[in-house]
Amino acid sequence: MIKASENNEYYELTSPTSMPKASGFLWNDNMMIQVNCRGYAVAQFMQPEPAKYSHAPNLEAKTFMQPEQPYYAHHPGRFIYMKDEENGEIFSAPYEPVRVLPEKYTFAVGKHNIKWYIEQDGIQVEMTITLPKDGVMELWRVKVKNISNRKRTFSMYPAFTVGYMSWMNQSGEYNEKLQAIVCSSITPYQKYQDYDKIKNFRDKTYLLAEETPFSWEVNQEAFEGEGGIHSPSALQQEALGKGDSRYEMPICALQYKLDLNEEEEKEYRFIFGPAHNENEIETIKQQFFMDKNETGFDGFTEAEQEYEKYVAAGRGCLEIHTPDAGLDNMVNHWLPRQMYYHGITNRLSTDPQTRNYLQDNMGMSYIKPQVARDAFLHALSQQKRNGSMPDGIILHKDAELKYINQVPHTDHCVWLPICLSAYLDETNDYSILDEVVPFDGGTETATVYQHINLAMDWLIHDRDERGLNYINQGDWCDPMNMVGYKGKGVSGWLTTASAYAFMIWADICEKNGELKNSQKYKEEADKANDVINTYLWDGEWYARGITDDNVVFGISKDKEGRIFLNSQGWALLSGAADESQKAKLLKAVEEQLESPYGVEMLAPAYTKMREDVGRVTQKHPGSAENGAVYNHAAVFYIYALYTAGEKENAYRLLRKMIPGPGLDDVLQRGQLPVFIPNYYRGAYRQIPRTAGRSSHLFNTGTVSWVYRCLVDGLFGVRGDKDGLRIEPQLPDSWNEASVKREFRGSQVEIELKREAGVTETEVYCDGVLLHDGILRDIEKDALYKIEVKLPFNN
Ligand code: CEZ
Repeated sequence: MIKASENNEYYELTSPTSMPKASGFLWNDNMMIQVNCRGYAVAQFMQPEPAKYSHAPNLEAKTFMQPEQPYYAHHPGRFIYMKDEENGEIFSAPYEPVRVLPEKYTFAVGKHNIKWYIEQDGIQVEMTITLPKDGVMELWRVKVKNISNRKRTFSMYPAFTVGYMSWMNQSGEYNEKLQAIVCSSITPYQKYQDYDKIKNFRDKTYLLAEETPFSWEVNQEAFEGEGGIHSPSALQQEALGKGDSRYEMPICALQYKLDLNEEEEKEYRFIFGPAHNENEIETIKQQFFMDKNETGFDGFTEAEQEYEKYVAAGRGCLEIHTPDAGLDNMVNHWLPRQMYYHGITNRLSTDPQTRNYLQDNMGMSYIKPQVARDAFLHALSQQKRNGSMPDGIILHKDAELKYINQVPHTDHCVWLPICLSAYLDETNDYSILDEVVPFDGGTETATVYQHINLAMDWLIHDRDERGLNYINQGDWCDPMNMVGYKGKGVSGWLTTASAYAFMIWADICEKNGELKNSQKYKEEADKANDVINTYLWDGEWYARGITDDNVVFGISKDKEGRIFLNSQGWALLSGAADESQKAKLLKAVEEQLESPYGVEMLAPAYTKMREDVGRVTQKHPGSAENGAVYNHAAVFYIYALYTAGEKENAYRLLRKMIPGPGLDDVLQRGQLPVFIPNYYRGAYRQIPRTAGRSSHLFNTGTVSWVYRCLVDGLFGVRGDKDGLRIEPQLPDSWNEASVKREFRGSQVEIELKREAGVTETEVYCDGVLLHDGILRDIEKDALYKIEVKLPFNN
């Protein structure tokens, strides 16, 4: 039912009903679209804030992408209705809205396009969507083939939904000259000051056809008639009614008549998207369709090819072959793609949360380090003079801090050294520390080195008398908003994370020859670790924090929210936990938080509001931060396990981030292994029925950390000041693996094998033993062949 295509270019699903929310996504510099197996779609473009051109049928409030997005009959979608002109029978591709289960069905999610193949009643329909690399539009091919053994006559109706565009003004009509349906609207607004903004919006939605249609319908109500979207009345007529919409909800429905002989096929191409005006659509038509026959230049195909290259540029620095084909496919194909999407689009936000911006760019260190470098400098240019970092990073001159970025969080500084360290490992570009960058406001400047010292000092000072870091209205956990809003509550996690950040920064300073400063932050890390052990060790694990009213939470006597994952993993990272604490907390996590779908963020999930913790306790138990397998938190823990040499635990949990390998697991998650979602439902011990379900959200800080786990942990191919440090941590069940690692312009090919008689990992380069496992003097464009001999049961 699900499988990777032969060359791993696609992931295929052969049923539209077994995982109805299974989806894929495409993006470019200016837009993204998530389409599901049944034909529903969510698309957004930037102008500069995210906007829609295919709307819901009701007025939508602006919000971030929703987890477990419910789809409904009138959900925005891209459909092809097919009518047999001999008997009037109707089906629709890919599946919605008619819901005739086709005889054959394949949903194939690719990296640069997404396809559906449908066979029903002797007719084959193939739909393909791709994007251009920067334009805001969907490029569609629809191929229809007669696979029955007689001549057939059909009507084919592409029906692309436009939905409720605006309560102020919406309409639509067929434009004969353009050969397009053009729908118009005015984005609703009320303040006259906003007029200047909205007047330049792309408020039109068009469906441009390469072939002249036989007929069309632009009025959604007329199209549906009494039959409804599942069986539109308009399809019962010989020709669509050529209607328009005048302050009525539009639809882009076209009709083509096809007479196909046996084995004959015909292809149609369409472009769907937003535009400012008809001239723009005319230009698009010229560029993509018109020149084709006159000059042989096919803009549409060219755009498809360009897009393929655009996506391919997001290659990671690892290519692996292991005994686990599912892991190989994710790591070699889908994971770097998802990471690249984050790095390029910043989640289609003009003010990404600071921690997201930094972590997403940490991932770019493995793909396009220059982008990461620029982003770190850009973030620092918005640092306050007192060392604090803002809640969001402004990326566009007209952008402002919105939504969650108006809620004060106290963790943003910790991500600076942590994310920078991945960049430095990868590139060895310590010159970034000498870059001179302004502070917010632009008048004063300092070097990156000084900026980060200030950020660390801000963390040292934003603490209570015990030395615990204030949480204010949130730390990494956004909805933990009421622990410290009165100004007293503290975050145990943030204190630990600060200790880890100090350690990392001390290490960077040392490598850069700043020994005194390095010593200072080592001492600060030790101090913070002591504080954590004094106030937050609960006997078997670490508490999560202390509220405004001085109540310690995340401890054994709590009925709900008894144990939090982040407090445990980061205590391994920071070095707070000694050997005995480590053993205890590992056990507690395994017993209380591990589920078949990964490790949960907290347990038991809260079932009622806890007013001294906040909004997180109001989320549905097992969803998102309230006890889901929240993959971002899970991957911190996994990274900590690798750092602590806990390779079996680490791999077991890492593998659970990817749907599969068993079919039951994939079905329960309801998602194809083409991205890692921000969560799988948790609360496994409370609500096992729903545990494992994917949120289907592909925006997540998880992916850059998964990559880091592979580089620093599992395959142990981390960069170092001296070169490439090779210290793999393969799970015991693997006897061999191979890794191709692109590193600082060179190619390193590593063969790993367990061998009898080997007692400690041995690393050879061209047959010569590297005593400390470090490959030095790496030259650009060189190829290194490395052999790693591993003991059995290490
Ligand atoms: O957003 C993420 C944030 O982007 O939640 C993480 C946080 O570290 C990331 O920076 C943990 O809280 O406001 C909410 O309640 C939402 O739950 C967001 O916090 C959350 C959503 O997953 C975004 O899709």
